Amino acid sequence: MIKTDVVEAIASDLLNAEKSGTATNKFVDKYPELDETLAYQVQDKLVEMKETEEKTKRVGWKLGLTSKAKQHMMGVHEPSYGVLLESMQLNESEPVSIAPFIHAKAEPEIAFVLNKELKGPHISVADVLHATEYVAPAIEIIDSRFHGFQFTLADAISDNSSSSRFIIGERFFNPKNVNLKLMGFVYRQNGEVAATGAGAAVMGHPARAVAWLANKLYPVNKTLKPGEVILSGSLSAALEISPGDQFAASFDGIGAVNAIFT
Ligand code: OOG
Repeated sequence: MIKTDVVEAIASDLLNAEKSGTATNKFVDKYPELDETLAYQVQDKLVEMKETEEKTKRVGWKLGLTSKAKQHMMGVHEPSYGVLLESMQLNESEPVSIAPFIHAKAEPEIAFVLNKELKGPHISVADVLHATEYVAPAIEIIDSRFHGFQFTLADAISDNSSSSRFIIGERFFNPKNVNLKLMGFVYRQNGEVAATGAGAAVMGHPARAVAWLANKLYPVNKTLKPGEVILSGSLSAALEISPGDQFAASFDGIGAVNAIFT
């Protein structure tokens, strides 16, 4: 099969898996040529298909596998990125039905909203902070389209890095007024503490994940744009969601964000 056909075939299978709510098999076995570069082309195609199908548009990016906890959980050693669409954004106050998901999980994250363009290849943590309009607590709902969340890095990248939905807290903070590296967080499921830690769990500093993304996009001629939202990656292991679950991610100095599921 020629490359464009492989890209098209994988992207359609992933879109169908999402639409029908049924998991699919990993693609690396069927298409051994699926490496990281090809996987980002699949992701691009998939996002394009979703933009048309859902009449939506790109609003930002998500980082995946930026913490040791997540890399360990998934057996990979480097981060990945995915695209956020407007149709994925949910309101904090509205309960979320898990009916459309395959096997969704919830992750505590710090969201960045930019006010300047960030163009690699040499973006630093300081550059990111300088280009950030505000940060806010966030919960990302991930949902792998693969059976049992079993995948290689290339599979996960093709699957838009397991992105599904996201909720951003309603209070915004200037990143210069908070210490994102030392910022403590408590992640609760139904009132019970499930994880605790500090911002440094994401690549030593959540802004480093954003810098990594800007630099990673450079060779493919993409930049981070003013107004875009960037989810900097889960600070802890992802937690499985059941109907009736409530998740709360509270951060020192920037408040909390909640997600309620039915
Ligand atoms: C890949 C995406 C993980 C994160 O923040 O680490 C992710 C996965 O584990 O399914 O979104």
